[in-house]
Amino acid sequence: MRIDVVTIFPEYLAPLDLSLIGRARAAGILDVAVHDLRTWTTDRHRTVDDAPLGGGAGMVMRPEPWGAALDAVLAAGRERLGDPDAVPHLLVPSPAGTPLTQAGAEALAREPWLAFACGRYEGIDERVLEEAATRMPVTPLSLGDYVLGGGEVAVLVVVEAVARLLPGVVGNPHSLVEESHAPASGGLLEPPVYTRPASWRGREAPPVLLSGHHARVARWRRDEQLRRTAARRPDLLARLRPQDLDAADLAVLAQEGWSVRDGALVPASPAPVRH
Ligand code: JCH
Repeated sequence: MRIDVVTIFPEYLAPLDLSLIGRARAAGILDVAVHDLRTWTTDRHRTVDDAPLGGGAGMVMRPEPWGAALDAVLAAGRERLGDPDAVPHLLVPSPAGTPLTQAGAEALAREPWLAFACGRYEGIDERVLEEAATRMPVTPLSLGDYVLGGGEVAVLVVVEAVARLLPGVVGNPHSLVEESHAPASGGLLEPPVYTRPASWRGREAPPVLLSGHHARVARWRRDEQLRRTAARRPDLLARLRPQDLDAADLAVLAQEGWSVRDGALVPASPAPVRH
């Protein structure tokens, strides 16, 4: 997979040299190019921002350097891939984007070429995205409902979520299979995990995990998943299909205040208040 990143802070992307992503690059699975947007400025001060039209707070990224940068990324990537018609999928981190999900990361992992446009200030002049969309798929992407200072950290998150799904990047494919049931894929939260020593600072690991009883371990983990999900992510529980739950599941969920009504899991109705 080819990845281009355009930013005014190329040093912010230094973590792409490390760990999982660094190894994928060294193995030739990932080809990452980080570009400094100021390369495509033409004034003495290498200006990338200007005041917002219509007034208001902050500054907006000017379209001219972005247009030239995306033209250059397109040409260099086509050269690199040896395909004069190839286009990247342009991803634009934005608090106003579509939220990234695990399913979204899986779809991106199937693409041969991603390009990221990192904004700063209040964002990039909208015409840059409009014009790019006449030449390539463009997706504004959010990490969640909080405001970052710019797109760089979002790129690190997206690239890590995608890179670990590429064939040959994560050593043990079993850990990826298990994830298809995991929270990020819309299932239950994972159970707590423990390792040796069995007793640490007066705290015992759950004895069932040392029992060697596979069925009891599986049941205990399932119960913990249900309890955790009820406590932390009730939105996920509400999306479970009751027909996928067994009697033991329903008993645990009842303890946590959930029951099946009209074929859906619902929080127990509060007791009526007497006046
Ligand atoms: C970004 C900003 C708009 C501040 C500039 C570029 C993504 N999930 C997520 N949160 N924040 C981002 C993000 C991505 C790119 C940029 N900013 C700062 C942008 C604002 O509107 C009020 C305010 C933030």
